[in-house]
Amino acid sequence: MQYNPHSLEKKWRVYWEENHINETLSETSKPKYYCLDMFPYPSGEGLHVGHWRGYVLSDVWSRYKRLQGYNVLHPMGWDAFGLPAENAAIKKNIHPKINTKSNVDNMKRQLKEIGAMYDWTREIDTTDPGYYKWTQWIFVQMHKMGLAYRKKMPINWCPSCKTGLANEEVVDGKCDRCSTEVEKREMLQWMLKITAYAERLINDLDKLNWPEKVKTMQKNWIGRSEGAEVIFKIKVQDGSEYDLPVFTTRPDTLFGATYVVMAPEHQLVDKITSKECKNAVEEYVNQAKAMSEIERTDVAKDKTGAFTGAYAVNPVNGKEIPVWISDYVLAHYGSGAIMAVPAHDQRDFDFAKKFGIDIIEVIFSENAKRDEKGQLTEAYTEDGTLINSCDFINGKNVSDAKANVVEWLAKKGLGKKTIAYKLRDWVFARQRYWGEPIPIIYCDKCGEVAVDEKALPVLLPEVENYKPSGTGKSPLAIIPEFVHTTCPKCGGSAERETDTMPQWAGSSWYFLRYINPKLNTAAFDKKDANTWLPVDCYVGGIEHAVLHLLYARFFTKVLFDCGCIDFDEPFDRLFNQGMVCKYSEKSGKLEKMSKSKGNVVNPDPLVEKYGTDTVRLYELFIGAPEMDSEWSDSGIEGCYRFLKKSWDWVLENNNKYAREDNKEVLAKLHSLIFKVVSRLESFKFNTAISAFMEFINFVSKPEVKKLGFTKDTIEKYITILAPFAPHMCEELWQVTGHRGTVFEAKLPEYDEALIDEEIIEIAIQVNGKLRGTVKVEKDAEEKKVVEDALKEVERLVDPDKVVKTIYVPNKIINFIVKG
Ligand code: ANZ
Ligand code: ZN
Repeated sequence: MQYNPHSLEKKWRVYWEENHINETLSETSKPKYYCLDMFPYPSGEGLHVGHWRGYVLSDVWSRYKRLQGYNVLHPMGWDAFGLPAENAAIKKNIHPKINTKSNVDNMKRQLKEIGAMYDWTREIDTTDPGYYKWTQWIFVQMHKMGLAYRKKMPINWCPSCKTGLANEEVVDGKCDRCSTEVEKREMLQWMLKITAYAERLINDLDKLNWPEKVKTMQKNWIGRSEGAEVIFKIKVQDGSEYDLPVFTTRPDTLFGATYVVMAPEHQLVDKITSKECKNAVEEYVNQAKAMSEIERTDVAKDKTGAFTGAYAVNPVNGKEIPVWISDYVLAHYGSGAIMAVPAHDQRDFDFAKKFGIDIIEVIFSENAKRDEKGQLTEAYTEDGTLINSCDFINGKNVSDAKANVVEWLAKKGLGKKTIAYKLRDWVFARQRYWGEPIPIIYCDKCGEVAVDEKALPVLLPEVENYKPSGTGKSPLAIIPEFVHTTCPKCGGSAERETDTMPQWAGSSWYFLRYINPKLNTAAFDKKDANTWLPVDCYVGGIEHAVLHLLYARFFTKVLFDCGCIDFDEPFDRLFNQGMVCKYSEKSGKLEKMSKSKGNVVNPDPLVEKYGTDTVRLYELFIGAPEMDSEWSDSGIEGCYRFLKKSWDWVLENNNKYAREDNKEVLAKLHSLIFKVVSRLESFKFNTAISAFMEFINFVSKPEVKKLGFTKDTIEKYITILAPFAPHMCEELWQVTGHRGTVFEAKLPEYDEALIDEEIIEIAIQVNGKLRGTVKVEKDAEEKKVVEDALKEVERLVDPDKVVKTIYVPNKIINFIVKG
């Protein structure tokens, strides 16, 4: 019998479907395992080999978990609302609903070709009213909890997409979707109070088995700064006084404050500005409005500002210092005002030099840069000895002085310890058609009222014109039948909110919907959700490190707080697969595969030529899964030959089994099982495949063939290869006399005593402290040991922060980590 992937692959896919092989069991004593892919948005471009890679990886892992005896949930669905889908539809001039449907059909066909064990009975689509009903329901809960609110504020506006954007969607001042320069627009906006969760979103990262890199990105995005709030009294020309709190991370430098700066948007600016300064201040405020935040916070930017004519009293020494406004102070960070210490902050130094303001040194160090007269030539920002301050801190170091000053301020009621976050509330409204309508009604009498839960979903109306209007309102605003409604409270006539939710809404909770995808009395069943979640393994690209992953964590915490679930983190383990790249002659670099670069490789013809199992194998074989790797078609033949060799080996020996295995064969088999299991456990799919290749080369040698093989050996080989090449292994399972699916079999175990290569345990230290152990083959390459060990301590160590690695072969490995 020849290896003929095409007919057998088709046959097995039909078998799986007809016999419900891939469906998650509802009644079982098996432990659960939830393996989830980040669901795709249905794009017309379909899947390229880069997308395949992530899906194959999670599928091999799911099938492996199934062989280990788990009841595996491995679902798939569509993140189909939002800008990308809508922009694509507009470009093609096809209604987003129709375009989305045809994209889903095509992508589903492609996903099926992967042969993944998705439980399609649980398929979800975020644009399905039965789904978004519950997205709206969650919004209503947030509204009840005071977490969804409306506020007039300057938001990021993309003039090309004609909609507001969240901060997370603005990259280097440009729209994340279309790269157009983002503008500021003052608009009344729906917001979600994600800042109320800032502390928990940072602290709970410690619980998660996520790559350190992603945790760091989230931490930086949330941007926690410990410091103090200090109250300065402002004296105004007309004799009135105001309290102005400033946020500082350096209370120790309070005696060096020589002026105060407020953001141009600060609400006190009008009140404190003197008559003489009014014109200049107004002009400056208008000029600052036109600038992007990126420009404003650029340290290299020439400093500008205007004097308000008012003075502030330094609470520690009663000194009166001038109050300025400048665009380098942001309105929405800290308190929107600062005490400026030019000697120890470079921005303040540049500003003071330009406007001739005093520079008072309060931290002395030999290392400060000075000119020949002994004057500072730049701000000194490191540690040193306190000078020019008062008795209780002079002579101390920065950290002691900080503590003393905060204590003193608190006692006098002039300040307190506080924490500032960079994170802002989430702008949750879009002025676009293709999204979930925000379920709010405005009534003249009752004000802003949430739609009654029983009246959900608020259906997205079918319209002719779905293009953005650019008026600041969504296209829904011109549909009278949609807008006019009655108030849920008083029954009087009222109007609906016409903004829709951002594309991230549906994906912020979809992992919960897979549990009970068809339930229409609730978003999910609480008991079932508590059983199945958190997700055990979540697989997807690093590009979602802050957006989707932060939002999903936020939603989960809100649902926890309102008592809907008993866990407060959605994803236990996260794996980011690397990108598949193509080498570009033009740039001389590896480039990410994308339609716009024209370097996309379509998997369909490869599947046609070699079969799915070969393409699956090759996707994983091209490189370490967490790394970016280069695609070239040339290696794929090797994977095909390997599968054919495996096929031939089983068929040649079928029904001619040896009674006993030769010792060397047995040793090779057990070391194969050991290697595959240990490499899979550390997500080294590529080297797991090499182990199979080595084994098959060994057993195909004429002198080894002569020895013969037992049925047990061959069955074990088929079983452990099955997660990688499921179709072929199903067929071979039949060939060796079995009925039913190979995925009902048990994962073979290795016997350490039988392995000829010695397995040793290596101690892993981080900065000299024992943090774990890793089993490797004796005399394994250092590179492999380092990789495995890093994987083992992934939760503690960011590989980018390892400054030195010391490896004592076969004994101990020590990572020196900075920071
Ligand atoms: C006095 C001072 C002295 C400061 C010194 C620094 C060094 P991070 O670490 O980013 O939190 N700041 C406070 N609010 C600001 C705002 N709304 N816009 C711009 N800058 C603001 O930075 C905190 C520091 O940034 C604060 O500490 C404040 O300047 C400034 F030697 O206060 B500092
Ligand atoms: Zn009313």
